[in-house]
Amino acid sequence: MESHVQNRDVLQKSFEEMISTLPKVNFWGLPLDLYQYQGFWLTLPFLQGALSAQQQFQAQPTYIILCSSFRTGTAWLKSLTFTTITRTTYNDSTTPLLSKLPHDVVPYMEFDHVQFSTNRHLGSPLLATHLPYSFLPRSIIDSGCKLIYICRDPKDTFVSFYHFIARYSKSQNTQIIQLDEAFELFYEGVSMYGSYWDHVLGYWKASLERPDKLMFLKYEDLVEDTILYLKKTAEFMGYPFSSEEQQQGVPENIVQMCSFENLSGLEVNKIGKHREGQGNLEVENNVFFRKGKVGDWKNYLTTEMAQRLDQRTLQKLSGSSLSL
Ligand code: PAP
Repeated sequence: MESHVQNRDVLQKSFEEMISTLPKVNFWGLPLDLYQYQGFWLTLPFLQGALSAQQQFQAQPTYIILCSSFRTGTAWLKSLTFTTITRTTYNDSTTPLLSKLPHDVVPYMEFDHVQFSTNRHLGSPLLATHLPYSFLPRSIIDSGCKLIYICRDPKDTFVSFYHFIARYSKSQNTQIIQLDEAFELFYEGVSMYGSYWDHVLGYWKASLERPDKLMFLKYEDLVEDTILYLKKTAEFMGYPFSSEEQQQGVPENIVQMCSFENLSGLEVNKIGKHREGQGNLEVENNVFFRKGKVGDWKNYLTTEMAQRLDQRTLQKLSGSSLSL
């Protein structure tokens, strides 16, 4: 026991020494800093989670890992994939999604799985991560397990993220910087797991190299034709819908169950809390359901800001064959 404590102290000390060497900036006016580690900006709890995952996480070939940056549709993807995979175990009136936030049915590898062992699987092979592709634990690549990445138009991603941070800061009794200041930082890549474009590009390139192992999705495509992309995703995961299921309207049923309107109206998502009791990681479930629309940036960004961000996107993605 004593040597375990000593080991932990040694690890903590070397972690503290390492972070003291990293570039650091304040995070959008929050009482938190962002540290630049291997090209990406992240807060300490997330950095600690990333390093723990790299050291301890053992992927199994059967795992399916949902990957994303912030605010690109992860909760939606979690609910769609979870409902698809567990469709023979649960039905509309027994699914855990009726009483749990989508984030709580598919735990985060670098948080729930590695650091808080109480919140592990609910009998599904799904896990999630916000880690950039280059941060993934080696065992994920070596095991050959499948990954699904979801990205989103940077303008909507920024607006959604700004609102999330603004809501979070209120709960912490602080105030964040104005939207136009945050915009400049996001533009320069200074946001959680920024630069956003580098996060997307890491997974995009990997999806071109290993299309059988990494499926690349866009939030906008999912909005445009949810049933089509749900079917593709089910197929990719190895849980395709049979023709009988298709005739019975099972995919349509799942899409309806996981729709923004349905999930955001559930009691648990209106009043529940995520990471309850985990200090400043605790957030109200309803912050994960804001508008769920494509193009809401038009209500917050000027034409000039939108053009600048589009230019940035073109420049960052140039030569990649990806458009956002
Ligand atoms: P996270 O990084 O905080 O986990 P994430 O779930 O990736 O967030 O994305 C949140 C966005 O998905 C929000 O977008 P908005 O701010 O533009 O509204 C959220 O509203 C949206 N969203 C959540 N659930 C759904 C859903 N079922 N269908 C469509 N969009 C959804």
